[in-house]
Amino acid sequence: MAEISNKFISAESIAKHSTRESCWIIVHGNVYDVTDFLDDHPGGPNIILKYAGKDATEEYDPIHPPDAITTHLPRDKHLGKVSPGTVAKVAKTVSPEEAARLERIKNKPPLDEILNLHDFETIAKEVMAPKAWAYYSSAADDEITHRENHTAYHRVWFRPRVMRDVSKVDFSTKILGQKSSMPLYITATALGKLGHPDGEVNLTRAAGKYGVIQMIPTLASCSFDEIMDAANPGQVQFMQLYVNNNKEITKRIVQHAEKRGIKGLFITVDAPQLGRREKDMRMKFEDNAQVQIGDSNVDRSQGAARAISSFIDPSLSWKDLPWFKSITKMPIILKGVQCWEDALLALESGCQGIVLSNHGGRQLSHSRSSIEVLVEVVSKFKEKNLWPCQNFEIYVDGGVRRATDVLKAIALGATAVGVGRAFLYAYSSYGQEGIDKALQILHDEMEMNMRLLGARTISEVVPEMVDATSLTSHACPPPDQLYMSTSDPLQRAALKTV
Ligand code: 173
Repeated sequence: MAEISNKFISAESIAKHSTRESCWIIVHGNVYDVTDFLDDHPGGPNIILKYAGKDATEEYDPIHPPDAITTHLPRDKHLGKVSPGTVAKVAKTVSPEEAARLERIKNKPPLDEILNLHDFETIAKEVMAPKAWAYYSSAADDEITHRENHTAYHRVWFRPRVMRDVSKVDFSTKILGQKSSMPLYITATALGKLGHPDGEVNLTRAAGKYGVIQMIPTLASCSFDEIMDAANPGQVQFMQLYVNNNKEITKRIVQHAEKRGIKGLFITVDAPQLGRREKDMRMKFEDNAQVQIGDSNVDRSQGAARAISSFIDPSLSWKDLPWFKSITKMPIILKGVQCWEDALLALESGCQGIVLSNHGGRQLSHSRSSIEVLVEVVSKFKEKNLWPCQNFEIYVDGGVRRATDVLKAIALGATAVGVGRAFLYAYSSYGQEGIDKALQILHDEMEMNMRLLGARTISEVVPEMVDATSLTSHACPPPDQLYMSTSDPLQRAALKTV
């Protein structure tokens, strides 16, 4: 009904529909009647009601791909366009906290002064909007696994070789048969526009420039096609998949991805339910306090991630793998494997690989670091004469901040490592240039550390170059002062101030 949606509606009339009984909102200049949708909104009705009769674009953008509203709302609820010039510019009141943050943004150090990936995290914490920081940095329960992901690397030590003519080093490699300038990829992370208005395409552009592979998330803020379109011709992309309760939707997503040239399907298997990320949840408590809907018993104050995760199918099982293989020819990799038994099942089920991952410490608290699981998997596979594997690659993610971390994982048998948060922090504080710089830092660190390790190519980074004997001991290593000073202490519950 195109003639209806082209109708112009004044902001004054829209403002009259500001209640639960009649709720209109503006998104990107279009007017939608969302009254009947309120209770179906995965994030709950309160957040929409906060914008009832108003422009919701700013809140909508980071959480939803641009086409979410047009896909989910029946056509007759697309009421028209807001008459230009009728929307009064709301004079935004800037809170003292926000004013202080804007001041901190002005005082960011220039990129030249950023020396390592921890630096990005330090700056991001200062300059990001509190909600965005809470969502990206949060991890499960007491954040023990999140910290372990990084500190586990401290229990692996090098046994470098010397006198090997390392004037030239080449650390390019292949991941699933695809060229990569380094043995690392940009892993999938949701809600990219929380950190920067360009969201995930920042990553796409930097990945293209530096010859690394980006894994596109199911829950990107940009649409899948926007991200694909931002890539250079021939640029390799992978895709992460949350399996939808509705198989038809999953099939459509997978087949569309394949058609657009995605080279690997990474199915997330560690999130049948989202973990408790209390930093993220606390933010939502504050937000919800502004709108009280008396009769709503549903607990919606679960943070950004939980609010939009209800579509994920918790019944996913090994029995579903043949179905995936029947709908796509893309290599299938299971992301979120955490023990050798499941690694073996993945191999036996005909998957092309696994990502040993605990979801950046955001899912099961006290799950082990992926580097520790890597050692377990490789030694079991060796015991069973399955190592080295043909057509089956192992990746790890979580806690990687230095090229030395990358090299430890490669030495212990990983084909590549995934880096997530570090790149988010880089672009949240400096836009795409931040990711360029992060990749340049990793590149420089790789070159130097390959030389210092005595390895000229990735195939020369071998298990004998590391001592991982204390990896499983979980003893306390020397504190990593730089990392720990960045790590955000958990807040205690606070009394209400009246
Ligand atoms: O870790 C996450 O936050 C995540 O993967 C996710 C899952 C579902 C909805 C939003 C985010």
